[in-house]
Formats: sequence, structure tokens, C-alpha cells
Amino acid sequence: MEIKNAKYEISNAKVEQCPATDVPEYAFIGRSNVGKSSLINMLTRRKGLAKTSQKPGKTLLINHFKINDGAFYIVDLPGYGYAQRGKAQREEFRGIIEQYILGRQQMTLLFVLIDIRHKPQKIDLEFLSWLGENQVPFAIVFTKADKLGPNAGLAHVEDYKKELLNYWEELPPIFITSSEKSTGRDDLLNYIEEINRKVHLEKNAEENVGNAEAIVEKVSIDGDVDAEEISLQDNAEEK
Ligand SMILES: Nc1nc2c(ncn2[C@@H]2O[C@H](COP(=O)(O)OP(=O)(O)O)[C@@H](O)[C@H]2O)c(=O)[nH]1
Ligand SMILES: [Mg+2]
Repeated sequence: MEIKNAKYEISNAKVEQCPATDVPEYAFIGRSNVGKSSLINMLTRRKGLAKTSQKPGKTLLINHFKINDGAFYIVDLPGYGYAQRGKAQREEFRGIIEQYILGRQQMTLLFVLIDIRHKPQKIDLEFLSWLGENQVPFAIVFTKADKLGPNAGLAHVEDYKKELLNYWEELPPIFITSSEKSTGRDDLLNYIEEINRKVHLEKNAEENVGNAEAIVEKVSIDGDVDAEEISLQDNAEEK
């Protein structure tokens, strides 16, 4: 898929203030500093679209980026696991994340970013298992692959797979990326395109069902016979 255009739209602290749209949203989350903003810039090929290396933890905002004239959105969520957050801010974070991830109807897929340089971390595993419990559709994106030799990186990916298979029978889709080298860009964009297509087909199917229902209704209103009336009469005669 080609990214023809990408435009920052709005930042919100409240889910109910997010844009009123009916297109898919692909949300990105991970620990602060995992490379979320860099990845969004790499995917869209817009260097300054998402701000990199912002002071983490300060603001808890949901950032919407409109892609390809509104065909879909990329959403930058606040990072988790920021040590300097106080209790109140941690609660606020949890509220925003839960509302967005569990409540936002447009949320189509969550990309969970994990720094490939580390062995499986408790905080990431806990977050992934929370997603599993809540049946949130997600994929894992390993970041900063250029910072490790390929063998070491793959070993960490295998460690994660092993951990996940302790709990689940199936693995989520896994991508290995580097924003420095644009590694994984095509794979990620193709994956998004594939899901966009599925969502589109489902939406059309729903609309067709809606149209069919409208036609049936129109026929039964315009015609002399009403299907429900007939069956009621049949029942009455039987009795
Ligand atoms: N070498 C390398 N550095 C990266 C990569 N992605 C992010 N970084 C660096 O990691 C730091 C945090 O990145 P940022 O995108 O701001 O992380 P965020 O807090 O998750 O949004 C910055 O200094 C980036 O330049 C990558 O793929 N390769
Ligand atoms: Mg960022």
C-alpha cells in the first residue's frame, strides 16, 4: 500500500472527544521510548509527523493521524510503564487506555511495540495477557532491529514466542522493524491494507443485508400481504 498523504488531525485526553468517523483505526502502543513516534514517521515517510523523543509521560493524549484522505487513521496512544508517573497519573492512563482500546468502535487493530534489544519484560507480557483476556485484536511489532545483530534479535523474538505459547495456542502476527532502516515497512503496510479490505467487505455485506431488509419491508408495506400477518393467521387457523 502506498501512503499518499498523512496529516495530523487532533490530540485528545478524552475518548469521547476523538473524531467522529466510521473508518478503521490502527493504534500504536508500547513503553515510552520504545520507538512509537519513529515508527509512525517511518511508515508514513513524514519525518516530523509524530514527534520523536518528546518528554515522555508528561501528557496523556490520544493522537489521531488521518491517512490517505481519511481511508484510515493511525492513532498514537500514550506509552505505558513510565516510572515517574505518580499514582493519579497512572490511574488516568489506565482510564484512557481502557476506554480507547475496549470502547472505541473504530479501533480495528492494536500494534504493541516491543524493543527487540531486551529479553521478555514483565510489563509487556502483562499488557499482552490483558489484551488476550479482553479479546483485543493485536499484533506485536519489534522495534530498533538495527541496534542488534540479526541473531541476537531473533533470539529475543523466539523468547517472546515461547512465553506467549505458555498461555496461548496461537501466536499473534509478529513484525520486526527498524525505523532507522525502514525494515518491515512493506510488511506492516500490506498487513494494514489487508485488514482495511476485510473491514470494507464486511461493511458492504452489512449494508447489503440492510438494503435487503429495507426491500423486504417495502414489499410487505406496498403489497397486500404481510409475511408476518400470514404466519399469524396460519397459527390462528391451526389452533
Ligand atoms: N537505532 C534506532 N533508534 C530508534 C529507532 N526507533 C526509535 N529510535 C530512537 O529511540 C528513541 C525514542 O524514540 P521515539 O520514537 O521518540 O519513542 P516513543 O517514546 O516510543 O515515541 C529516539 O532517540 C529514537 O531516535 C530505530 O528503529 N532504530
Ligand atoms: Mg512518542
